[in-house]
Amino acid sequence: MAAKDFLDEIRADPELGGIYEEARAALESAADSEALEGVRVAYLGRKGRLSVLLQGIKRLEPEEKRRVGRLGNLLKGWLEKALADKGGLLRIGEMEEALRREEVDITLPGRAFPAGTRHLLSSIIEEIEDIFIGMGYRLVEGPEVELDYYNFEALNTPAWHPSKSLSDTFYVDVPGSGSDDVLLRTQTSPVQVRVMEATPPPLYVIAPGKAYRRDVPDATHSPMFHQVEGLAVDEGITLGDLKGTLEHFTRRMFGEERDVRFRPHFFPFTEPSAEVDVSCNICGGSGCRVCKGTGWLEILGAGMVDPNVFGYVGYDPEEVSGFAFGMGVERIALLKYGVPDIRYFFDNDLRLLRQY
Ligand code: 2U9
Repeated sequence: MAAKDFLDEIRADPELGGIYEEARAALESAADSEALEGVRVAYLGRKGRLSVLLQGIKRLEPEEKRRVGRLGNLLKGWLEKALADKGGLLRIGEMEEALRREEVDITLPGRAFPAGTRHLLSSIIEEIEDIFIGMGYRLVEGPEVELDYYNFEALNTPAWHPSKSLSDTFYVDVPGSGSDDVLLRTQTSPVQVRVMEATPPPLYVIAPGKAYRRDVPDATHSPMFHQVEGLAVDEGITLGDLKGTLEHFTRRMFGEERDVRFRPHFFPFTEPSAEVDVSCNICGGSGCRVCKGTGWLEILGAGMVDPNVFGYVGYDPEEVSGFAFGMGVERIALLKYGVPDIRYFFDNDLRLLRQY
């Protein structure tokens, strides 16, 4: 039977016709899925008008029961299909609306996340590392809490040396151990001792890291500071190699037109030893406030590794020789950028940090 035929029959029945007309109007005015669900419940829910009518047919006379049953079920089928059709339409509309609402304008500029900047000391350390890596050195690291043996003894620094005094070194109390040989390293040299112990020559290493000394903070001292040390050990290494290496480093760091000079000095772990100056990069050597009128800035300590040190790590001083050097990173930064006070590096004042 065509849909129109049974709808005519339904319309002709007062009760079914009423349900049909009202359901059709309700369907038409349902503006969203929620309203449509309300229509379904009102007619097809357990207590819905059509469901109640269909439940009641069992009480009708057989003839009437057949007629109302048939038309009622046809009406139910029609309503279910109409609900599904309208539901589909509403869902498409709602989806389009959601897409419109949530549309992302991909042409808008992205939200910038606040990014920090590199700390000046980190940049300087990297710059120094890069220069030495360019000469074939490799980076090595080691513990900041050290044993007296690696920090002093194996570096030829005798028990009576002033740097071992309680007023110069931070000793670490290890409860219950009864030992007094644990300390915060006063230089990064113990790293190279450990590397030599573990690695046969030749060796070209650079050891950046923190070091600790019991200094009262002032414009040029901090109890924690950064060092970069280097060590080259090979057959036939000479003082000339040390001078050439440090001259190359200094010019890359402070400018190709810089001069470098070596002044004799003493360190327990190198012999001979020297302090290394660079011609003042502020005044070009003519004398200024930073170089205190001398035209020179002290930037490094260095020397030929004392043969005694090789003895501690099992290297044969008859077979190999080597040079070592050390520099304070804060001092390099103070000189290179004219920062007037070392404490600025550790104050975390963004106005300073953002300048570099
Ligand atoms: C080994 C042997 C020798 C490392 C060296 C210096 C000279 C030096 C100072 C510079 C400024 C420390 O930060 S500072 O106060 N360092 O002058 N350091 S030679 O010599 C070594 C290292 C390791 C095995």
